[in-house]
Amino acid sequence: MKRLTLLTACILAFGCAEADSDERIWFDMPTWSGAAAIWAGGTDNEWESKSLPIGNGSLGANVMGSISRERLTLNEKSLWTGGPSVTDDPSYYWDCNKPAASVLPDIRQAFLEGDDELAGELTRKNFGAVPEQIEGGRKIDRFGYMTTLGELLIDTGLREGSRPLDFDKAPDKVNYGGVATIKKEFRPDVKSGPGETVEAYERSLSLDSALVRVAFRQDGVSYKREYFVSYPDQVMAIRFTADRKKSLNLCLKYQENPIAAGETVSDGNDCILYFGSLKNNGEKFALRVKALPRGGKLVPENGSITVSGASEVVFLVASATNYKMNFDPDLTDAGTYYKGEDPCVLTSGRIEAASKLGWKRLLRRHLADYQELYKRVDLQLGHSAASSLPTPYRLDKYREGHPDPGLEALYFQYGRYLLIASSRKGDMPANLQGIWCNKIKGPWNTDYHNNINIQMNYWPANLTNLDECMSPLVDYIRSLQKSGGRVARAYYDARGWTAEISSNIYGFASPGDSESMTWNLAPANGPWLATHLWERYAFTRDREYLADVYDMIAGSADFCCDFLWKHPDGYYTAAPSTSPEHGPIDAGATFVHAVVREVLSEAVEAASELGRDEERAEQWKNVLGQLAPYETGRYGQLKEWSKDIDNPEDTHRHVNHLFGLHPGSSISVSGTPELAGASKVVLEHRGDAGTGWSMGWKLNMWARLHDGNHAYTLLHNLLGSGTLDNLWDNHPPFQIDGNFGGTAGIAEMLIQSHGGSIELLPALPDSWASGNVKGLCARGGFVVDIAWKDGRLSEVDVLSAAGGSCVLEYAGERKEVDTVKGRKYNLKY
Ligand code: FUC
Repeated sequence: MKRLTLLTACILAFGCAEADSDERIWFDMPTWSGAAAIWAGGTDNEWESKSLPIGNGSLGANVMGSISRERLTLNEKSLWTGGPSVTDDPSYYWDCNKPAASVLPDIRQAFLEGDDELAGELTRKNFGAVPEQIEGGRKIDRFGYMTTLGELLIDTGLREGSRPLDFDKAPDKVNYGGVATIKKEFRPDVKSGPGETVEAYERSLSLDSALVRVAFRQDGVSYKREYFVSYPDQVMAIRFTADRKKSLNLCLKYQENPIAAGETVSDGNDCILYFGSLKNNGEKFALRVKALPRGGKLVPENGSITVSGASEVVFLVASATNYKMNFDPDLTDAGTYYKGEDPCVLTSGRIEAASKLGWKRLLRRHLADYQELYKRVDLQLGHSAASSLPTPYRLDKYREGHPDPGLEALYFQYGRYLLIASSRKGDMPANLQGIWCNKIKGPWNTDYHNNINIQMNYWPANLTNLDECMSPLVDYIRSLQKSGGRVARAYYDARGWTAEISSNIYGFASPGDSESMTWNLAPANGPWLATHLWERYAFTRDREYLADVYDMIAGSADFCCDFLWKHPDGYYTAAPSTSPEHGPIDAGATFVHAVVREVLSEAVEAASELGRDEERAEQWKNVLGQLAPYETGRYGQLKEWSKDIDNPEDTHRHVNHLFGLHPGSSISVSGTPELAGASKVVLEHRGDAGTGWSMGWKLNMWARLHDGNHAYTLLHNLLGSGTLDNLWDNHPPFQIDGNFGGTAGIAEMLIQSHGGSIELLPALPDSWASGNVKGLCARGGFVVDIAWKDGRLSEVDVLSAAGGSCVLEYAGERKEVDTVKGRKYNLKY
């Protein structure tokens, strides 16, 4: 008892609930201090694979952990170019839809006459947006991109230390704590040892505590740095410590983003403030950094913070923009998205409040907030001998074929970590890179791609018990309603709303201005987004939430009804349509029908749950009943297009025509075995390689086919060839969707609930013979713990959050439990 009390006291005093488990990603070599932003004339080769990301949904940072100069790349998720204020006349931004609906009859007639070429030509000419405006010979980029917030550089006065040694100089074997011995072939570089200028270097990200730590010794002094970004207090906190008093001499500077106009000024000796605006659109933003040193002195210098002879230095960082989400933007007001609080005032308040709290309390509040989400799920897949290795070597061993279930569990949890760090209530959702971008303009604008990427980001949200992280996605969909309504009318003369290929934080829902229709003709993307609204309800059974989002689901169903063409053969058909980024302009792409099928049935269910819209739902049912059916082709494959033109050699990364298998639910092993078989043929043709996200998606699909070993092959490939040393997904380049697809896929191997029952261990691979998972969610409002041994289910605990019947299925056996809300049920197998 006494012991327990002591332990509790220790936790309260030192916040040591942060104690580490094996759930960490770590490196034993520092990155090079000489690296710098590409836009500042540097090379930044190590950022993508060696940096460690932290974030609170709006403020993100990557820690480089170099010795003589610490470098942190910074992001504020709402720092975007583009939007209605790119010119003085905001109508330029909103009036980019072409009045294409009037051309639809001609396109459809051309299809009927077999003139696909004409149908294609008319589509290309009419279904893009009007070209971007040229002003004074300069193209005005209305779409924009998320840009960097700049960088923090902290000179430490320490010697750089040795860079990775030459391979030839490396010892034959290095022993890690007696647990694993790494042979030379796995280690092109080695840990610095005694005699080197840097010893015992570690840079780690603890998933348990969302803390990055950098630790090393130099000249007999142990240095430690810790970093976290707090959601409750909206600041990043950094602490430098050393075990010899007065040995910290630090100089912090801010490296500005050159596409902004602004200035970094000192605010007293201990604080710097940057206040500026993006030159492109005038968006205002601020960054403040304050130093709280212990011992030593602050040396006044303009625009930087210098501390000398300190024993500990805490830096607090706050940033804000004047962007504010707007669900009903005024189309005549260029500043309609910039009604947020003054970023100078906001950051000042945050820094002041955080200074009062101090490091320990900030940390405690951060841990309480983060761990409440993260610790809901625990996954144990078995012990790995390699667990004590630095992550890159662990990955190497894995690639060589050494089993490492612990690495797979780590990868699973990393996806959850990344979602918590990049998607919190009150901000826009996780973008193509989550929140982390080291460039002025990142790949694909670091935007929101609606044709797989943003959807994949949210696959693990409800499934892995992170409902709170869904809130930004719902807000994003809401932000597309007004502009999406205009798109629906202009291109399809349809009610409701949709969104095309990609969107930004300014409600952009139109297509791009390209004639390349394979990617730019994407009206099913809005309905695809709408399926997430229903899914969240399916998991939570929160009726109040459903009532709140119902209009968006119903609007999407209306859009689907109007946008389809009643073909003379009697079927509702999507013409013209495409299979994402692949193939011809078609008279009925399977993918589009599959999405429509999903949205219409969800809308029917939503209306019935809420007792609303009986008549409207009749139309949805009617269209659903006459929707162009799935077809199989000459290879027994699920046809991708209306014609049987699939090529079995085609290994294209997109597999959207299997949407009904995953993430949809119209194809399943038990419900539609023939279509499941035809889907399997497609997956076999497409193969097991691909970009990061593509492997992530196929992993989910094989899991839905109940083929655990094949799903495992995809997981192995994703980790093997689609993953960087810091476990970020590699498209290439780094793109975060594959991380989330991977996490969801692992969960789908252990539990599925899309078919009206809870399937337990539906795709357990031989490699995970024994293990357990706690806290996964199933549709119907259930939280499920599963334990298995020697490849067989042994025990299940089901917590019922909403009451009602719960049907469990395992190996052909069905058990039904009539549950009471709030109660937990234990079943032995
Ligand atoms: C889609 C994909 C690409 C890439 C891009 C961001 O267009 O087809 O592979 O992921 O999004």
